[in-house]
Amino acid sequence: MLPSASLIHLQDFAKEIRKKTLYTIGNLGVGHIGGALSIVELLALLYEQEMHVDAKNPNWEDRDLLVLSKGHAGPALYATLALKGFFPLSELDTLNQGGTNLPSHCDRTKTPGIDMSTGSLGQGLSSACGLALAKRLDHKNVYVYAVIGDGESQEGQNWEAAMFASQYKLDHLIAFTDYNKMQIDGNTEDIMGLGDIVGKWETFGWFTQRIDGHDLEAMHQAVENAKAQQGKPSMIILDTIKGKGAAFCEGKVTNHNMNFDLTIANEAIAQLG
Ligand SMILES: Cc1ncc(C[n+]2csc(CCOP(=O)(O)OP(=O)(O)O)c2C)c(N)n1
Repeated sequence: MLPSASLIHLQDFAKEIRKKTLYTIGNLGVGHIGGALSIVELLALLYEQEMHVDAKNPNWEDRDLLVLSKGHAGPALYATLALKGFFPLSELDTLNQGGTNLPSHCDRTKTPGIDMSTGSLGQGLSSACGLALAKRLDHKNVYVYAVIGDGESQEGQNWEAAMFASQYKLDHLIAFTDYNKMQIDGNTEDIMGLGDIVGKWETFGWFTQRIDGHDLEAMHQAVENAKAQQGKPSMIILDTIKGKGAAFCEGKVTNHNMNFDLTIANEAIAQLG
């Protein structure tokens, strides 16, 4: 269990990530706010509790790695990295503008702390498999984390990666599905439902858990359970809410890529307290 002081600290950190994400997209005027806000608690847990990273040495060879396969949620990761000191918070003002280091989708050649370029959905889990295998071959005892979307799970390449990770017993690969039940054009269930998503990953040979993706304690425990597994990759299905924490967009199917300005962002930030 997390000590209560750590839990409170993580909750505060998540709130800061949420605020900075709202600010960053509101300042630009448009962006993927829904799928960014649904992974805020996960990013808080990974970067403040689980991952070994060094903001002063982003390319440190022994760091843990994250592949944010749903790369359109980049602004939430940029907010996290800026708060961790990978680059100045002021850079958040440049999101997706000419010459920026923070394009709307993640680019490892531009942004300190981004471990893999993503945005073309379906590819990130394969990249994460390659990284996990390479690190094992290099005798590096590091973890590779990956985040895929529920809509993204409809891409067939995920299931090739699922077979690969299982075949090669990639037990230092810990993946998450952000199961926010929505995708770009509606409810996932109406478009191509995931069915028995836990059963699917289990059948592919993964150690699979399903938990509340806004519950930091539950996620911490799930990561601990995943690390205790030997010879199997892990999938943690996160039940989340798209747009979580901002009344103007929470749970709305229109929140995928929304226009909103700083007035609306600041109202949502103020409501967070
Ligand atoms: C290969 C590919 N096809 C289409 C898109 C356009 N696109 C961006 S986000 C998105 C929906 C993704 O849904 P989901 O994975 O559920 O993400 P979330 O709802 O969490 O934002 C689509 C189709 C893309 N980025 N890549």
